[in-house]
Amino acid sequence: MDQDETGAGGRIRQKLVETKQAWARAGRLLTGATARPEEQRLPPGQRLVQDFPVLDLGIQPNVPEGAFRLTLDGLVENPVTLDWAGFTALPQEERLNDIHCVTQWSRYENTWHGVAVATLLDLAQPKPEAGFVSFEGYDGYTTNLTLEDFARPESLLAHSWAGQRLSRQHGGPLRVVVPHLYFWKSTKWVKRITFLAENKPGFWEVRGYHDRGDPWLEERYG
Ligand SMILES: Nc1nc2c(c(=O)[nH]1)N[C@H]1C(S)=C(S)[C@@H](COP(=O)(O)O)O[C@H]1N2
Ligand SMILES: [Mo]
Repeated sequence: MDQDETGAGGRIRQKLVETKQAWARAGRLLTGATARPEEQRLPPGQRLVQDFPVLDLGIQPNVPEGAFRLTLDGLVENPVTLDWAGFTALPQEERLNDIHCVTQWSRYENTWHGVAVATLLDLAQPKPEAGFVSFEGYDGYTTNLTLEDFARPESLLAHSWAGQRLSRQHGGPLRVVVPHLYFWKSTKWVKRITFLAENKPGFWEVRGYHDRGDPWLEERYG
């Protein structure tokens, strides 16, 4: 695979990608259990951490607020590109949630501030045929969701975590947070959100990860 395939001008950590891809092929980390969030806070096969691990492809793009743009396009009535002032002028909301990474760490009680997905959907107005969403980060990372999963009330685009501006390593200035799915579905340094009629698997989904990634069903690998 091309080392520069993210197109971000950096080199992705190819060894790490290959290791995670091999785990997906071998079904590593699977316990075969399922659970229901109402009954058990920690999903099957996860362990609780107190710190906040950093996971990415090894490229942490520097996106100053002045250079930030977020584009909403595809099957929408109102395609829009927001700059930082435009984004922060949208109604701001808070969310409190747990996050679960496919590499088996979970972190409870994360406070996020940003813009609710419902606000973005009101602005862009997806067309009736838009059932899927594709995300792209400034590092070239991509992932996919159904519109239904993206539109969940707990999902948001966050610029702050624990009362502070999101650090560059965690995806600042802006990241997606879709906490009911494994955290690889939550694009850091988000740049573009495209609404589609068909599913478009992203970086990890084409490397053996599950298409949906529900931690309660242990949907680690596809
Ligand atoms: N743009 C981008 N977003 C990304 C990734 C990435 O490599 N690039 N990694 C994903 C993965 S695999 C995880 S587990 C989470 C990690 O977020 P964190 O570093 O804030 O813990 O970001 C997700 N979002
Ligand atoms: Mo991850």
